[in-house]
Amino acid sequence: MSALIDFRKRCTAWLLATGILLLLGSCAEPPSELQRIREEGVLRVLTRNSPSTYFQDRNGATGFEYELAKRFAEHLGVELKVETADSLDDLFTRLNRPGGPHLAAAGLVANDSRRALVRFTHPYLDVTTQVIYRHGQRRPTQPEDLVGKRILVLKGSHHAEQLAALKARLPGINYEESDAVEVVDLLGLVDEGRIDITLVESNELAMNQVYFSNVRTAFDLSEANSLAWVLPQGEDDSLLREANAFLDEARENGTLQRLRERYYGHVDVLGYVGAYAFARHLQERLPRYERIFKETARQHGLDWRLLAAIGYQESHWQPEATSKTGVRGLMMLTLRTAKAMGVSNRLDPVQSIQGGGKYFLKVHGALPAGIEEPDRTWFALAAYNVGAGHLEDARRLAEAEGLNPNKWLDVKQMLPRLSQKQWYSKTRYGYARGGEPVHFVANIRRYYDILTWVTQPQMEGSRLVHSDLHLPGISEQDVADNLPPL
Ligand code: BLG
Repeated sequence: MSALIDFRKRCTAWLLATGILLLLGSCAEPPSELQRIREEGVLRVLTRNSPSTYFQDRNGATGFEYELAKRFAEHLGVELKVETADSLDDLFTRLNRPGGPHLAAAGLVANDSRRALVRFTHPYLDVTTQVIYRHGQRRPTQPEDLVGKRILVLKGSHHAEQLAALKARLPGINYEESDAVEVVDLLGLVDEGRIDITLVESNELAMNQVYFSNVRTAFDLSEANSLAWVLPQGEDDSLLREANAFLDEARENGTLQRLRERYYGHVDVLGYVGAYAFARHLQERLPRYERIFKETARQHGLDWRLLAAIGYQESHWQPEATSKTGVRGLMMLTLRTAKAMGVSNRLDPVQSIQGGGKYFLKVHGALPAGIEEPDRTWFALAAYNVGAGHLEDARRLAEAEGLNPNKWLDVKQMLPRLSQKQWYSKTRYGYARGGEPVHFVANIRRYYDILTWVTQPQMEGSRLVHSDLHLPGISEQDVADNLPPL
């Protein structure tokens, strides 16, 4: 009996001891950084204000880094809080400060010297360092050609390190670093001939090429570099592991690919010639029609830059444009649409823009209620180009495939089928050149992005913004007098 009691006592003591130990164990283990972020419900991300990272458009915050970070915050189920650094030095100082941001998502190259000071996630973008010079100057083709040039790069950048390494080999190379500029400013300085050379990453050039028609790539300075997010140094790797898992998944499920296309696709879609042409037309042609776009957009409650982007896609802002199919004018109205919109002269830019704006609004309003913005805008653009009937056919095809007929990403896959007999023979409206609206929408989105960037408030004063230019041959009063009431 007593042996049994003893045994019970021993068991109770053992159970108590283990329980206490377990309790002690859980008390001693402080929550990981990831747990703290989830508990606080906020992910604090540090970035830079630039077209390749983070900026404001009409819908608020946007940019490659912003979009990727936002998805990461959603993945964690927390709110994203963005802070911006004034310079790279500022960024690294703030990141390593106690209580600083959780990570920096700022288009940063993962290199060895930085690796000694911070931790990098898995890479999300492969880029190359490019040496940039001004068109019309002799093209440098190798590092030796940089001797004697006026070179400026961002202070604390990977590029400053690359130049320091070059200078060790070629002491004749002199360069300056500045923390008062961003990549756009560096490209602008080369474009205007105020410096000879700068160094940027290929993604930054792709994003900005279109704004600077004199900027050219001299040669690539590096093999592929990787961009990655940066975490301050520390023992706790819970956030790092989660970020890596998220980035790996984003690579696999196509998220990274989609973001790359959206933000860095300008040069791919426009081609270099197209990018130069757009930059030139932005300065030479847009000023003639800007006020008409603005006034028409104001009357319809639209964004003028969207109307201007449609106009560029349709005619490159040329009022006399005529398509192979006989569609005419700056906004390319068919005869039927022109009549319906009360346009008597399709070649009159004021009438064309007014008619185009009115038609866009009409098709936008007539779309089914289930299509929400921003997809609704992309659908309206497609209907503007291919007609609402054919678009409806593509939506039905999407539905039949188990895709979502209210999502542009799904319906755009179906549109090209409208030109294949096996598919169009079963649709209500029959054959259509279904590939055309897909390019049409993609191009307009690109032009719209560019126009949004060049016309945002912080670009004011830049020569790229035309609002205050006096337009030759067309005054504000002319435009106002010529705008018929809608
Ligand atoms: C559009 C009309 C739609 C019309 C479709 O054609 O024109 N849009 C305008 O006039 C603004 O109204 O839809 S429908 O009324 O429901 O039939 C379909 O007919 C114009 C398109 C045609 C296109 N551009 C605006 O995007 C064009 O000109 N394509 C030819 C290109 S090429 O020269 O052959 O390469």
